[in-house]
Amino acid sequence: MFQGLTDKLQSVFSSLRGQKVLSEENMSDAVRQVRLALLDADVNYGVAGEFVKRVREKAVGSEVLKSVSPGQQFIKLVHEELAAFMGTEEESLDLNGKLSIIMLCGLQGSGKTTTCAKLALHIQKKESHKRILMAACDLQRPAAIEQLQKLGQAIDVPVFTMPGESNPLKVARKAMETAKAEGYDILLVDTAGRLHLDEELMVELEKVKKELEPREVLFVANATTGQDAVRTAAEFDKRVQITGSILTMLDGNARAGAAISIREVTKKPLKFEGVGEKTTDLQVFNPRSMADRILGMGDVINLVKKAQETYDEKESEELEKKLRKASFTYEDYLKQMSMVKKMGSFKSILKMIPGMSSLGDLDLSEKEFGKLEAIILSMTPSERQEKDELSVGRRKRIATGSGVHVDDVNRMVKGFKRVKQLFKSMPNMKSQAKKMGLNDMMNMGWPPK
Ligand SMILES: Nc1nc2c(ncn2[C@@H]2O[C@H](COP(=O)(O)OP(=O)(O)O)[C@@H](O)[C@H]2O)c(=O)[nH]1
Ligand SMILES: [Mg+2]
Repeated sequence: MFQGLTDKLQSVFSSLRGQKVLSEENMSDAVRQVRLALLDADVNYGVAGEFVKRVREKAVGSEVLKSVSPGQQFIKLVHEELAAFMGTEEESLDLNGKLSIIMLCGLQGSGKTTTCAKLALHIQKKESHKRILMAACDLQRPAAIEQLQKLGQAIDVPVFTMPGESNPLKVARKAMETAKAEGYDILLVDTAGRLHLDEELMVELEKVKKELEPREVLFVANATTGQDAVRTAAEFDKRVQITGSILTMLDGNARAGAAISIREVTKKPLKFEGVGEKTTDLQVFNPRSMADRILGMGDVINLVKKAQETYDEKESEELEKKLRKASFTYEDYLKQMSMVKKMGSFKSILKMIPGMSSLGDLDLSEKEFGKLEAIILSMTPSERQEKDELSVGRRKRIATGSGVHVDDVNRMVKGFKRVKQLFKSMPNMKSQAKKMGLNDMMNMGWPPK
């Protein structure tokens, strides 16, 4: 995610690394570079300008702390400001009231229908006593109703439809009446989008909104479209007064532009982020964690959240101990990697671990994991414990034994060594996550030089 911007910002930071003090001069160069990097990432022009203005003001006004380097101090400022632009704190949904109605809007293909089901599942998990109904009010695309019905079936949430009806307002009205009559707590309304903004769509939405008086009007924004998403959000806000945004497609070639600009431009919070096609691929938008990811510092918060769900506490503690000591073996590596696999897709997880985002060549797809397993299982017990150096001859034997190329073995060994090294130099993850702030991470010596 955001690789281009991350790389550029990191090079700005490393250019400050050698400096003894944060001077007006060396900083103004860094600030200029940050601004260019933001513009390049499709951040709104005005937002980028405002951003660097605030960073500069704070930098000039801030005392130079003895315990951190100017480079670190600058990273901290940029991080804080990034988080501030995205809202700083997590925002929740307004689910108060007898029947709370949530309407989703946005362009076609932005992920509205999928997000509708994701949200239903999210609420269901958090507030299992609430009864949820989804309404299929996209009558433009022929398959839209069926799409929502399928998603609803998969997560066991009913979908209100009116076969044959072509007026979305009628469907919305009837859905609301049904929800009230049948005692539902939440009504999620999927609406139609167009490829571009058009008057007809807006008028239709305005009518539906007026009729339903929803508690939440959420704009669904495809994060890969950068500033376009922001302009569209502003337009929807003008017409139907959105209460927040949801970014989607953050698992793909997302650009940071939408994430950084959308709240500043609409003045409405970012509430969720979609990170995949599955109904479980939704998380509460966390500005600090997004700032971590943009800066390539890893996403400790999300990692630990996810890890808590699937990690075996004891086993992980043992492993962590081993990781810190030299006794970390190839078997442990395999165990560690299979745990990481349990937590979700490899790549998205790896990118969340501080430092790991730079391990771009560590390809850990499912297929790659299969190879890794075969290779390690083809090693002798003493090889797995690193008692025998893996000579070229041994590597060849292992490659033949596991049916892979010797390059695969070399890559696995390299990966093992890097992970071992990385974990040895990493501060305790749990306590780190508790503190959450980058500030604390840096005081603990993170990122390592
Ligand atoms: N990779 C990825 N795909 C998504 C995400 N959200 C939705 N999609 C996919 O994007 C396509 C369009 O989504 P859809 O919900 O139909 O968009 P709508 O036209 O706004 O209702 C579908 O193929 C979805 O599976 C996401 O967060 N990540
Ligand atoms: Mg749709």
